[in-house]
Amino acid sequence: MKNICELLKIKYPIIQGGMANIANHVLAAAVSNAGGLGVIAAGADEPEKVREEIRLCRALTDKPFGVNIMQISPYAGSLAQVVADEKVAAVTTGAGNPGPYIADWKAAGIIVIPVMPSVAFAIRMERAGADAIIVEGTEAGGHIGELTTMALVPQVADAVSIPVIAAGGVADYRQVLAAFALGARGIQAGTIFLASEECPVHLNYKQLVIKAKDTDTIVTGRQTGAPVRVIKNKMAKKYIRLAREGVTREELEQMTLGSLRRAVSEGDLETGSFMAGQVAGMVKTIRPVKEIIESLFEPVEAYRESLRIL
Ligand code: TUI
Repeated sequence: MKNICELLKIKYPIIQGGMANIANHVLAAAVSNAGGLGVIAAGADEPEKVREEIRLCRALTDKPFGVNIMQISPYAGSLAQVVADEKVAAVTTGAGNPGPYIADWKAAGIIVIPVMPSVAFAIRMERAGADAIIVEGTEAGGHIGELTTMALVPQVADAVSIPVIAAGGVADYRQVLAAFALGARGIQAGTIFLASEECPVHLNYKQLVIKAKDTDTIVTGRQTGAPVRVIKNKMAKKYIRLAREGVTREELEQMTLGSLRRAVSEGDLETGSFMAGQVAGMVKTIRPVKEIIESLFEPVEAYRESLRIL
């Protein structure tokens, strides 16, 4: 099975989560320059804005980076074309099935890594030609599936022969080791980068992450089929109430994206939706991306010989 670092031409087996409205060219370039795979999140942005982000990222790094395309974006089809035109090194996807685009991306020489929350979807992606698969546990921030990383990673690793990358619940080297022990060949992380110096979110967002304790995230929208993990605040409670009152899934998604924008750019503590994973409780300081990545892998290097993994 191919090693993730060889596949993606990176130093450390880490992919930065494609955090919508957050992960811009500055964060992506910082992650790539530090030896991981930085990822520009297309979110619900217009295709030409994403093309510009790709070009700006190229000006900041000569290392490979990726673009994340959410299938629920109204522009998913034209974004698929933009990344193929621009021949980005890799595409990650989320919140839906990228099957229809995979052949075109492969034809453009792009490494395709969908994010999936179950064995059945992972198998489907392998058959459709994905190069690797990110399996995301329910510990993760944002839009999530039902299963935990602990339960899901080994089940997917047994079911597919492409490399598995674990996401959800990874904030330090012990969780990196655990992910590899479960059969993953790399990790994806988002929450730890929220509190990086290079992350473009409002300072209030970073401070909420830093202040969060283990039980401070909750999942909104489980009842409506659009579960999203956020840091508990007034907005999260309102969302749960509206979902209970029967507001449609589409309206809730719109509301979530609007409130994410308010959290990210205005730091609006009351009406913003501050997506973050359960590991927010482990993030204690704002650090440069390079230091965050090195602290995930350098202790692992010390264990490499004795554990004979990685
Ligand atoms: O996509 C994410 N995390 C996200 S997307 C997002 S923006 C948003 N806001 C409100 C509602 C919905 C999205 C914030 N965070 N992670 C990857 C992920 N993908 N998690 C779960 C899935 C997923 C779910 C269903 C992937 C595929 C899928 O269905 C596959 C199919 O064939 O339909």
